[in-house]
Amino acid sequence: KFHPDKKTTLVLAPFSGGQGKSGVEDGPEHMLKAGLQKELELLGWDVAISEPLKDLDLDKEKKNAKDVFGKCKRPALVSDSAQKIYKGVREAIQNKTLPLTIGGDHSIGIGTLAGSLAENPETCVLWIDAHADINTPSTTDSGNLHGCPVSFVMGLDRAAWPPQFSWLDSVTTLHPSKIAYIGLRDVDVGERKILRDHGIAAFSMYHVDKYGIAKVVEMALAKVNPSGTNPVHVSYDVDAIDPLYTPATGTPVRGGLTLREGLFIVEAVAETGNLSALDVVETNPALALQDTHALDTVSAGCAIARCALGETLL
Ligand code: 5AB
Ligand code: MN
Ligand code: MN
Ligand code: MN
Repeated sequence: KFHPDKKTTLVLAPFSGGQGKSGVEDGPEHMLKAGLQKELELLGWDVAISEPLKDLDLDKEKKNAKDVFGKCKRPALVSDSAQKIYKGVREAIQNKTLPLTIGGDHSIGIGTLAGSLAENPETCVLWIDAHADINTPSTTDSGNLHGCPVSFVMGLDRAAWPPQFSWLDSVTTLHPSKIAYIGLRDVDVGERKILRDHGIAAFSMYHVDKYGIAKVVEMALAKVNPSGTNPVHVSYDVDAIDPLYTPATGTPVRGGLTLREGLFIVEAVAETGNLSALDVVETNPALALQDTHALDTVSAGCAIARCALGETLL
């Protein structure tokens, strides 16, 4: 429905400043080397490539020890990168293409969601993750902004924001009724309170076991997109899937989705025709303990993209 002419823009986001481990910035390169572009072309998609971070000296910026605000680590760098990705995603949408952003750590979700919301305030979100990523500058323990993107896009705890994020004020905030989580199993105490206070739809692994993945996706979509007519942005952290299948990631948590459950989610969204944007994030090949770890994680990332773009709709 939203992309009948099958045009996508791969928005490359080789960013690691939202957390402390290096290697996650190599995610995009690995997914491209694995043949992602060709795979999507074989599915009939016209693929453009956009590199909004090309001019940033990320290495140099990441070492800037002065870039701290309260507990938040590297707010200037994260905000600057997110804003560049925001512009890249907007441009992809304005060009009538589906932005497929490849991370990089999940702090880039600030930019991708803001880009989707700026172009269409009706956008709703499925956040597929072991984590809720809804810490605020006040609740975060780690200070890592990849654990905070959802709170920024919702405009939560605005008074505590590092000043660099003020560009977000011009963008429609994400209403709590327009996001649903699937795959949660490692949610911080402060985050639990935020989810509860705002009545946010959160389907944990308990719900996946209880209802089955098909029912969970159906309930999640019914909650965020009751009319079934709004665009759906899927932000997919590969750590939602069990580390048996996606071991090369920064914050693995056991007891996750099987690879099939993980792919089913995006297949089901593809089937609705409402997919308007996709992020695939947190692939960190450097954390592989053996070659198969990196290969498995990268190929799961590529499979998420292919399934979201309709590979299994025969
Ligand atoms: B990810 C934690 N909640 O805030 C925090 O991988 C983990 O993008 C965040 O989901 C994990 O540091 C961020 C403990
Ligand atoms: Mn995660
Ligand atoms: Mn995440
Ligand atoms: Mn992670």
